[in-house]
Amino acid sequence: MTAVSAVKAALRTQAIETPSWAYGNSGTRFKVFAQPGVPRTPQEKLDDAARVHAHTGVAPTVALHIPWDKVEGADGYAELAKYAQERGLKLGAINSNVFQDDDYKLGSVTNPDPAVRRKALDHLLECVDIMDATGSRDLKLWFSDGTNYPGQDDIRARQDRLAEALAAVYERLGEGQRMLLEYKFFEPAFYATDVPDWGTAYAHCLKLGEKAQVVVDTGHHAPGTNIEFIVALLLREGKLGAFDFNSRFYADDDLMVGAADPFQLFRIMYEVVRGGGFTPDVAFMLDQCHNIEAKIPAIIRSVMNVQEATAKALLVDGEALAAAQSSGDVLAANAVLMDAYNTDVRPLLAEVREEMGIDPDPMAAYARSGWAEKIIDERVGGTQAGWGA
Ligand code: LRH
Ligand code: MN
Ligand code: MN
Repeated sequence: MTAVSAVKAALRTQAIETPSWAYGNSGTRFKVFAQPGVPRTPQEKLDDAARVHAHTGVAPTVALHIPWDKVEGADGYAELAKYAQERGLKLGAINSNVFQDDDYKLGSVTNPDPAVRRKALDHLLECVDIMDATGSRDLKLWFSDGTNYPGQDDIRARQDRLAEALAAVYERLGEGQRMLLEYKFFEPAFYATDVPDWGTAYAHCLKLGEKAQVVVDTGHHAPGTNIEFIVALLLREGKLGAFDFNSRFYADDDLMVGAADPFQLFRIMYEVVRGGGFTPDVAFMLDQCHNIEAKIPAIIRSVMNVQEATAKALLVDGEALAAAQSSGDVLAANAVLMDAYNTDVRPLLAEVREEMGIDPDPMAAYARSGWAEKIIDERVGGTQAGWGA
């Protein structure tokens, strides 16, 4: 049985990155429901993220999305990093955005037009400049590139163009910087997406080298996909760089992680722990939108959901599991895993929080803090995350 003290120690070291865009208004393509008190600037998003970190103790970094979090001035990003630092935070992954410009109708780095490809590449390189200023380690690349109709463009040529752009970005990376390539099977392209799956991302990252790693966004797979298998395999190959955590019932729903399928989240976290992935080399990021629920508590809840799945994964009795597996005892092996999953880890996590000097109940502590009322009073005309109209 894993010593509870070791589990607690591991939980105290956990770091979950929250996304700047989850603090802003968001919606579906049908409607954005604006919420009162949402941040109007990147700085206000950091103010909110600082509340999440204060109440959970395990959300010390914030991912930015460029240009949603664009700041002006030569020293703008360095100043933003300082602003974060003053609030006990650090800036995390820089997410590039080559999907929201009219020029990208037929793709960004895979576009048949070299001028559009150049524009997209320039943006990616600019994101590395921003990383230099913020001290961020990771550049996150997600390409909406793809085609809607068979014959629309040459699938192989698009792979060549993608490889060329990725190589140029890779060249530009500095010491200690990485690029994280995210895959998604469809949307907005409906016939052939250029980076649709882990295999495509892996093949490109393998060619590029050590600084190129794959991101697993849990909402980016076909229904029924065994995501924990992908996680196990990528970890085994040393190519799992990060997660974008969220929940899905149907497609890329971006609901709170652990809400739709906490058992899947546990299975993923078990493979992370089993594969030695519970280290800073794997970034545990949220990528969610809170369209109808209050944003800050939803992010707190999401962080807690990841913590609960992690605690259960850490509680799996590895020795008993290995013994059952090697003796071919199918039911006993399954029972070991289910015992850990069925453990109520909330009291354990409450203790961990008390030991960290924070309130054992982050949701209640946030509700009592008065922050929600304060931002509704003070912030008028919040911005939206960048989605929808
Ligand atoms: C694409 C995606 C990607 C984007 C984010 C906002 O669906 O998951 O990570 O950067 O959403
Ligand atoms: Mn994502
Ligand atoms: Mn997504």
